[in-house]
Amino acid sequence: MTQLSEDFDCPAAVTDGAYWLPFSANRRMKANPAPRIIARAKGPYYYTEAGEELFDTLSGLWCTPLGHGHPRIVEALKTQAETLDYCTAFQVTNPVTVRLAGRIAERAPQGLNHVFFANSGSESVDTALKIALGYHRLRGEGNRFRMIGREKGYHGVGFGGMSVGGIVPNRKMFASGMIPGVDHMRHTHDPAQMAFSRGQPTWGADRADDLERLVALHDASTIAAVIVEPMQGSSGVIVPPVGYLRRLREICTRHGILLIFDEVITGFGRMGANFAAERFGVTPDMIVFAKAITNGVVPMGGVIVSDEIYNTFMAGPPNAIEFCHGYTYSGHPLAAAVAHAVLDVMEEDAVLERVRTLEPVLEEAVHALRGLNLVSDIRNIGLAAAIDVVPVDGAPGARGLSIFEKGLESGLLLRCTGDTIAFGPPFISTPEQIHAMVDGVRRLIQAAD
Ligand code: PXG
Ligand code: PLP
Repeated sequence: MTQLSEDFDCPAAVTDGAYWLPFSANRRMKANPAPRIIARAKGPYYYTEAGEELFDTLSGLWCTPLGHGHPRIVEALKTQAETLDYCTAFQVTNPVTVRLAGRIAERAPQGLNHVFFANSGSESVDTALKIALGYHRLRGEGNRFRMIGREKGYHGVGFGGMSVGGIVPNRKMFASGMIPGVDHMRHTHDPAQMAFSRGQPTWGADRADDLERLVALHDASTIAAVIVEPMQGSSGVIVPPVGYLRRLREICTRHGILLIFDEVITGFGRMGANFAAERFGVTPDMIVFAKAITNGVVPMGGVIVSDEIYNTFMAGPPNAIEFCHGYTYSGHPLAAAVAHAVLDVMEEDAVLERVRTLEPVLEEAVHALRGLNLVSDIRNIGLAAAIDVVPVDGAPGARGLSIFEKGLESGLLLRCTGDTIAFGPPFISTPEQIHAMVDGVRRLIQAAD
């Protein structure tokens, strides 16, 4: 039953280097792999090969909010594997996937009723950008080719997503591969104005006027779409200022520009609503989702599009393929079956209500760290929060890395990006577990050198 022989020495194999880890300090890990090798997981905890229990402070990479090994999900996966393990994705389909599209559309904001499936956030972002180009071309506005992203934005690692993204290390090595015509708005994080805000900052709505300036510079007739994360997750939980997203929506509408919300992190519950669009009361033209839709168990992502966009594509010769795009694994039945189980659990266990109940618990817990010597900002919204730690002079990221490594020794799998500690605990966490997580981080920051 196992692919591993009894005497497989995983730490030694990591050090050997056949496996090249994604987005990781490979050589650092090779020096001491053992504490970082996860053998199994249950609920909100991982267990290392060495037997240590680690609290999953970011729900995987924001993708496992219902915890690990959920029996309903395991059962759905097994049953689907026995019934229909794969189904050709082009020109045929299957009931599980078709029904899932309907269930997702039912949860999406009004007017967003059509779902195109992919297998990751990155693929879904690139799909959305291509839909934007196709939509304008079909309407005779093929000169709209520009995409507007935002500083500090993360939209995955495909060529499109990297180009509209705004995280410098993810861009600079690949600068020659940027898609043409992309520009960026400023981000909305200004600690001088909003440090230690609880929930949405009241300062910063006028940062949306950057979009007007880019429209003035490039002319609206050249701009296809604006893509933003309603809450910027990867760069450290940057919460949209009150009124900011609404203003972006107004400017896009005024100039015929499509607004894309990248809800790969915020979709399916993290904001205490099905989508951030609902929480913030702003409806985009497309929503990109991934991660939580399958609780991370089988990869899946997708794009929910408006009736207007879908209907624009459904024109032309009746036998033609309307959108020459798709993946071998688009709408994979195993992923779809798991997604149904996720939606069932979310409904039956009133998970959104639970997130809304936990939001103030997390808010109180993290903001209690204000006043610690090294803490320069704390932010939160929904079941997401971040703490900025003052960097070591001349060595940005060193303190974050050290806190991450010490976390492994004290029962916490932390997500430190640079010197920011991000929290996205599982929705199934108890208030006690959230307090224990933040208390653990308090001790790590107090002990940080
Ligand atoms: N868009 C957004 C908003 C994301 O957060 C992607 C696209 C790309 O998804 P894939 O599935 O291709 O990775 C993401 C992914 C972190 C972290 O620590 C965040 C992501 C991935 C890994 C780590 O915040 N977000
Ligand atoms: N590369 C080759 C040679 C292929 O044949 C395919 C799919 O048929 C792909 C890449 C794309 O793979 P996917 O559809 O899994 O994204």
